Amino acid sequence: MSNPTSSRRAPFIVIEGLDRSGKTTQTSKLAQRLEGSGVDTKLVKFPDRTTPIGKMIDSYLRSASDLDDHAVHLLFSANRWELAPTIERLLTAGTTVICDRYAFSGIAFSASKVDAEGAPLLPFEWCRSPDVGLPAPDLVLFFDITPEKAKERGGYGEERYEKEEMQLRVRKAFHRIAEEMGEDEKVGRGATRWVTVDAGRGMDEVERDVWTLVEPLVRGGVTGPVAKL
Ligand code: T5A
Ligand code: NA
Repeated sequence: MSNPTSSRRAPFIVIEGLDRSGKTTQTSKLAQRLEGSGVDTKLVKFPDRTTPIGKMIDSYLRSASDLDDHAVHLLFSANRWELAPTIERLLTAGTTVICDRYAFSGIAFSASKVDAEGAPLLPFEWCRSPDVGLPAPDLVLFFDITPEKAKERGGYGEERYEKEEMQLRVRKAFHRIAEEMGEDEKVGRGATRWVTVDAGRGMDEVERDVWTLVEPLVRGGVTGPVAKL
């Protein structure tokens, strides 16, 4: 007889959002807190700038090199595919995976690029397609923040997409994705639960919300195989 608990696996949790919304701060805090409570945890981040593909992305983001918009979009996706088998293996083996940005950033940023006349350079559906089939997160926490609040955090940096008009378009694109995913419901695409978090508040408040959303999922585990985007 099969043991119903044997098919349980660890959850895949993604923190997504706008630049300066506090994703890296909160994914690190979360991973530390989980490990501190004895939960086997792996923290991953996209782009992973350490791989050969990641180095090309890094150079592009720092404007040290230029790439065709389609090409760099595919590199961002390839950078996730590089790690996909590892993520799946970890989840099945019972390690909770916490991820700083994922495919939703890929769509939101690339689909927000415009030409000199303000027309989109890459169609939304085209932007989605290279990530189809990647491991789907069980929970996405979308860190929403107004450009005004983001500016209070020292403003945007020097990297390619860190411009106010771009960030406004990215925010709209994320809101479109949120609508498709079905806010806080297990409807929409696949089995992913999408929750918007007001990331414009203090660090401790955000941390408390993140923990409240994540802790039960980690404690309970997830039934069934890893879903696909
Ligand atoms: N991209 C990414 C794509 O185009 N396609 C893709 O497929 C992917 C995956 C680099 C760029 O790549 C694009 C999106 C990006 O433009 P990145 O390396 O993740 O992506 O970007 P980073 O520059 O590392 O990170 P962000 O700018 O997005 O910042 P975070 O991680 O959201 O914010 P964080 O935690 O570093 O905090 C920023 C500052 O605010 C403070 C922190 O101390 C820090 O100084 N802070 C707060 N201050 C007040 N209140 C709070 N609650 C705060 N939380 C943090
Ligand atoms: Na970050």
